[in-house]
Amino acid sequence: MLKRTLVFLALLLITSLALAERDNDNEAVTLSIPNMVCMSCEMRIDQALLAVDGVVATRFDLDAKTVTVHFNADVTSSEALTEATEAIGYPATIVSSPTEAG
Ligand SMILES: [Cu+2]
Repeated sequence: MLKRTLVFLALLLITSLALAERDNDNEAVTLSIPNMVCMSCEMRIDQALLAVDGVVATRFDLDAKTVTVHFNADVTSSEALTEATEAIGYPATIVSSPTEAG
């Protein structure tokens, strides 16, 4: 009974540590991509960004021609993100500096 409780507490601790670490590593940057004019542009850019190691999530605003990218700053950088979009024909500029994403 006690052993089972200890195992449960250990798992709980490991899980919360893992979540805390992921939160600390998360940063978000917004990129402006003038060439992004339709859904297929968006999909191509999405694939290119998600292929970058350390990218966690993307949120597109097609009207504003921007994408907000959440990434692990220990693994990649906002410069790597603009390089990835430029490599497939969509030059991007950084609208907002990397910030801690909640
Ligand atoms: Cu397009």
